[in-house]
Amino acid sequence: MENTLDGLLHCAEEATGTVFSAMRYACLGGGKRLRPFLVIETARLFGVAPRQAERVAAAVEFVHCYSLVHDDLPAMDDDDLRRGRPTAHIAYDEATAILAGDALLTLAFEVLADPETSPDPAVRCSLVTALATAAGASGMVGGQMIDLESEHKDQGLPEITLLQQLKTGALISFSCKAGGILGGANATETAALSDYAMDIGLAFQIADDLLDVEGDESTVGKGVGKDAAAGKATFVSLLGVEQARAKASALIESAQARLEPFGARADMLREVARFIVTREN
Ligand code: GRG
Repeated sequence: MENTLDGLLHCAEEATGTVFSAMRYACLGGGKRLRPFLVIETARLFGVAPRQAERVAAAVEFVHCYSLVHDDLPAMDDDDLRRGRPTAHIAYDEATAILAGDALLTLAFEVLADPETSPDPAVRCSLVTALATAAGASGMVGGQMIDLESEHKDQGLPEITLLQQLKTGALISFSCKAGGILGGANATETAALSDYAMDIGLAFQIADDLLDVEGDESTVGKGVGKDAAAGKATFVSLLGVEQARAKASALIESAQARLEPFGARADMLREVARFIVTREN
């Protein structure tokens, strides 16, 4: 995965070197690569060529990295630590970080639209549409907007669930469905992947909320305690630590059961579901 990301972030133009350097800084040498892993493992269920899966995996990681760069900006979360090192706007400057994020987002679609990703134009169109929907105003950007507007507002579980399904769940969902799009999944398989994604997406967010309360900055690799400081309702503030942990475990068991149509071939996806709630960063 690192080699694929590195190869696609190659700079041919001397004049635009700085923005490429900032894009490389934002993408390489850190991160769990959860979304790429999900693309590669779901594609494996359908015998998709690894090279094709890796390109789609890179595209979703580019969108994810752009979202982190923009989320860390002073106008949004105003963070100076990400993946254990200075955020992009600290390492470069704000304007360069904004441009690097913009360029990562557009590069993702350039990669998906290339025939190397799939020889079938209908598959490429489906991937582009699915990623655009997941990343845009009806997905991740919409979730971020609700999040920005939700500080110090009275929010219950339904509101928090919707916010998180959009903000973090949408890209995780795309990552799980992408393997099926590449591999021509049938309706049952598509539904199974979609349900699995919904469960792990919520579990991922609960685990993130728990890390924000219980983790320490050096292990988590980013600032902690930020939700409480900003007066944001989270799964943990609403349910308490114990109930939140129980809900995450129940979601993981449900996610694992969703993979029944794939039998033992999906064991790695069952493992990653468990990792999502036991991770330390
Ligand atoms: C700025 C359009 C825009 C959207 C931002 C995803 C997001 C929306 C903001 C990220 C802020 C955040 C910390 C959200 C909590 C969940 C999350 C996405 C954590 C980071 O993902 P990981 O843990 O990160 O997969 P790594 O570094 O491992 O890739």
